[in-house]
Amino acid sequence: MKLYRFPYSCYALKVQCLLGLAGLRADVEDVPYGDRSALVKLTGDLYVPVLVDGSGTVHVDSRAICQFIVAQAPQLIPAPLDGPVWAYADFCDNVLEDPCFKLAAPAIRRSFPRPADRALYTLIKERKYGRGCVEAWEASATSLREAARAALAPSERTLRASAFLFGARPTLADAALWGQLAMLRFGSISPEAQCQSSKNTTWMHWTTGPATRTWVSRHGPNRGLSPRYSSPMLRPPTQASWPSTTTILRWLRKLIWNRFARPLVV
Ligand SMILES: N[C@@H](CCC(=O)N[C@@H](CS)C(=O)NCC(=O)O)C(=O)O
Repeated sequence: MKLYRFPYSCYALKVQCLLGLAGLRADVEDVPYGDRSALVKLTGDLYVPVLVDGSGTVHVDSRAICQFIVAQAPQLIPAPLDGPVWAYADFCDNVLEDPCFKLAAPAIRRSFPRPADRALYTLIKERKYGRGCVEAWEASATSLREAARAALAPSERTLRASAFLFGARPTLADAALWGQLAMLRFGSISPEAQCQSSKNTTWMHWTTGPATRTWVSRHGPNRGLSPRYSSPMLRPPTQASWPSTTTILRWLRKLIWNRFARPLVV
């Protein structure tokens, strides 16, 4: 199988995580933001994620892709929890995604090495959200963090009492939550974004509570839930000034994380 993605996409990260939980192997192809020829050829469209399965069938839209994966690993939505698990995944993809992607957007834009890609990203966002939206999101990071924290608070309470969102085993719901948190993690690469956080915080510390952080570490390296990022993730964002020590340490941590994170295995 092959998964086409943008490395920051919460929907692609959800699918990638679910593939790992299902024990399915997929090669990951990072689609260049400014050249989506491969996507157009496969789907006639410009969106990720796209999954091409072993028979060559092309699956689009992360929800449909998740349905396809779960059909092969039904334990990821244990009966009779179908309704609540799907409802939680939909909550992540919509309600939670809104403040999370706005928080991550400025750093995502900065992560494109080519000015043309940054301009294209801006154009796409501004066509939907209005002129200057990315700058506006950056300026309102504090309230966006509060919105994300509020949306995550009930899950934080669940994870105080439960290893995973729906009990002792991970489900689609955990993959959907992971997609959002992994997108935030991508977003925090930016040194500018770090400056806006208070000093003792990291990508997890300003949106989630302690139980969610424990949940993340439970899924961390060597536990199979950590998506393995391909090389573009390791490339530091383009920036005018010399990176700070904190930034360098963060890159090193990311490098180590990716080096030792278990690949998605069959
Ligand atoms: N409902 C779709 C949404 C897919 C989507 O919006 N993907 C974003 C990346 S997160 C995308 O490809 N955006 C196109 C762009 O940024 O130009 C899904 O769940 O797959």
